Amino acid sequence: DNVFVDPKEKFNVTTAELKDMIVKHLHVTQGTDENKANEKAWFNATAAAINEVIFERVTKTQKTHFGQDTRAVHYLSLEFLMGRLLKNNLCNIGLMEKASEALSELNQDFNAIAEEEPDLALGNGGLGRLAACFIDSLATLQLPAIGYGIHYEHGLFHQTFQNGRQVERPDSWREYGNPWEICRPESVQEIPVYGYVETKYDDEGKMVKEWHPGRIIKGVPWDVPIVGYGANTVNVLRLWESRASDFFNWDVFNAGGYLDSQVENVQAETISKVLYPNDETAQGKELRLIQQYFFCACSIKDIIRRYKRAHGNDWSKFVDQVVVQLNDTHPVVAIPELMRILMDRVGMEWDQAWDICQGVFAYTNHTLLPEALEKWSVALFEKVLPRHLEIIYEINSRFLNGICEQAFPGDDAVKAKLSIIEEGRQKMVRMGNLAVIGSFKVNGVAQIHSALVKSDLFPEFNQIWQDKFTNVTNGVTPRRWLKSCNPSLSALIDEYADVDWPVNQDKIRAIEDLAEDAKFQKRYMDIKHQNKVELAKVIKELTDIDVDPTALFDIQIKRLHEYKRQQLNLIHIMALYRRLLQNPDYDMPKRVFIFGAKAAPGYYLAKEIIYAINKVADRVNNDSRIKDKLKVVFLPNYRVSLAEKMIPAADVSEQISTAGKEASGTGNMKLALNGAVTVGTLDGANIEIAEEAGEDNVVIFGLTVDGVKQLRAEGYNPWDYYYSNEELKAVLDWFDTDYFTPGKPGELSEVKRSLLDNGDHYLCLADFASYSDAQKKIDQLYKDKKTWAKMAILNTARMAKFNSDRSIQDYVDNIWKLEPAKVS
Ligand code: 26W
Repeated sequence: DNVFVDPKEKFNVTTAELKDMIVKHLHVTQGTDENKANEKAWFNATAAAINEVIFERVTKTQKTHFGQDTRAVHYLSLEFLMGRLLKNNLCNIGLMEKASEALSELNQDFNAIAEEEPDLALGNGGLGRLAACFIDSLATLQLPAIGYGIHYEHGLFHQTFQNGRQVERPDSWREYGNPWEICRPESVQEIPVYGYVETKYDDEGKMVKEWHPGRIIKGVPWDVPIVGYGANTVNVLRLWESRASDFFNWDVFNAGGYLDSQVENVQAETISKVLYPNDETAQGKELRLIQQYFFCACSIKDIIRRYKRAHGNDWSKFVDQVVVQLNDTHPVVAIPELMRILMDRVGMEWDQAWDICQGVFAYTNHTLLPEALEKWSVALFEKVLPRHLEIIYEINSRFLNGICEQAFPGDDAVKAKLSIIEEGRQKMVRMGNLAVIGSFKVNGVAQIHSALVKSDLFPEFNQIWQDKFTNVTNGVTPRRWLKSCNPSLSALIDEYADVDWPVNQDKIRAIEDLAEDAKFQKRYMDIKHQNKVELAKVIKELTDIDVDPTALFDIQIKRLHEYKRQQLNLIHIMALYRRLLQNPDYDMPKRVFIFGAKAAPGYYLAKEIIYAINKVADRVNNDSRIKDKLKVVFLPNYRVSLAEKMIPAADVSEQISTAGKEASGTGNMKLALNGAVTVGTLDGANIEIAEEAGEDNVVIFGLTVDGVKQLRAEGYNPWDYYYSNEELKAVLDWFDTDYFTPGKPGELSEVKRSLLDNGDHYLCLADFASYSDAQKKIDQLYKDKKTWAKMAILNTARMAKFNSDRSIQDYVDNIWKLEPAKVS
């Protein structure tokens, strides 16, 4: 039963049959033919053909789970950053080669067709992509699981640069339909919002609450099949779309308010219209709260509907069958929602309902940044969700007067800190506190982050509930992030590791022994070179910049944020440029610095940093004095599908956040897996990556978490570093000149100001010298081709810990307590 079957061996579909299927769908689903069809039609026909295999297995999987009445995990996330699905699905059902052959026999270019697919960009960054890797692993491990999310009409905005400045355009990923999703009208939900609560007494004199909602919104589910590797299990990602409820609008319509009813429609449909593009800043907007609630209420109703299908009104098994993982605090309103349903709808008493809630919910924290911790004003809560606010007050007072009073008798300061309600001019609901109080487990996403969640973020909660807090280090799926995005390296690994390495990643350790083998090194580095040639083409296409594939490719890809310190990378680039101008023979290998990053549209300084990088790039790339020794490229519209082209081509991975700020990072794992050497701080998962790769195979620099705390305690003054480091001073002063913005001095001054007058919150200047030394070390290592190859190979060989299958297994063992269900 445990014998691994290569997906390639599993489906006895021949290339010829696949060809026929594609052509058939060109005719019957696309309404065209081989002569007329454009690439979009070929893409849709190919997707439809492989859906014949996939959809059948969705049904089979669901039947099996229902038949065995399995316990299941429900992964609630406002974000799923799926990227493209064609290659991933083909990879997981083992039909990649055959599909490619079939299309080429039909005179089509498989890669060009795959490029037609828009990314499913239903997320911002790390948190959304993690959710996507997790549902891949859940299906691969054959676990009964469902992902719940929102069917945004517009995913993360499309980014372009105009004169170096970020300009946002809407993303319309499904304007012309999406072949991977199925609408499920039979599972529509109706969701109340607004209105008021009436207190009544029933026949026995018991107080009951009735919520009279002001509006009803319809939730329509769209299912996207999630194909596990080998496709034994095909789970679903269920995405909710909001619509105006027919029943509600009918009254308005009858009253002669046709146009009014259309306005109501527009408002209802706004709820799932757009993904909020903020990463790490909570804004407190009404529509966002409604979005979160709409999503949670649909999902909880769906969970209950499924449970009832198997167990009717017997609630005694609910906690045995259901576990709900909350991806950050964004879906935490699911907790009071389940309380409301159990009490007001089912008629349970408080204690029984609360026991069920506490048995069901677990919460993952993804950030310690204070501005990212969600708070909603009590006034807004009362307006949108009046009944939920009452329930939250009740949860809070029971907690404060019960457990909290026992643990900290009479300590009002601690109570004020742990209260779900923050007192002040504007009373606020703290979603993090609600999440901790309402969940049976709380986890951070890397060892150091989980330690900081306990020691700095929730120390008193940790004192109360020692066993509640735990760690699950993040991971990434090796199917997408090695096998499918780096086929040449995968083919090389296939020669030395057992074929099941995409599920048992430890098997890649087989290449450790070859790390110093000259022949293997050459093959490995030739593949890296070829990937760089491919990326150079993409760079040329997107930016018209020529880069030399023999240069060192240094890559920083992640959202733009001050704590991630793209500005530190920039000032180091400027320092290199200055060294080259002062000494054209300055000893360094040719380097190309490549960035990919979107800034939240309202994040002023982040956009200034993008502008500064683009302006420095213009100047450096066109300065013949430095003879192409330095190039700077900012690729527009960074997203999953672009990451898949950049990561296989990276020599150096920039992971340079201020220690204590990056919860984990996951790009760091993908880059190391593809043989990039990390230049990084001791932050997030970098620490564990260094442990696994070996200290000699990463370059660590900068203050540690304790060093940061100490420096801050002593009173950090960036000016000290400015005055004591001549090079740093010169570079920072450069921002005030018009050297990079001819005729417009001061255009880049905001970046300098943030690093000096505004206090350099993220300690860039404190870490600059150490960062510069780390980069010199990289230069030296890169010159020694053998050492470099060895480092790269060992990084690929030793990343098994960061397989998201391992993360999921940790969740299963320590939190979810799930069993796999074999689908025959
Ligand atoms: C409400 C505004 C908002 C939106 C998104 C606040 C916070 C977020 C996310 C938590 C941001 C995020 O993506 N965090 C990242 O999560 C990854 C997966 O665990 C980690 O690897 C990253 O370190 C963390 O920044």
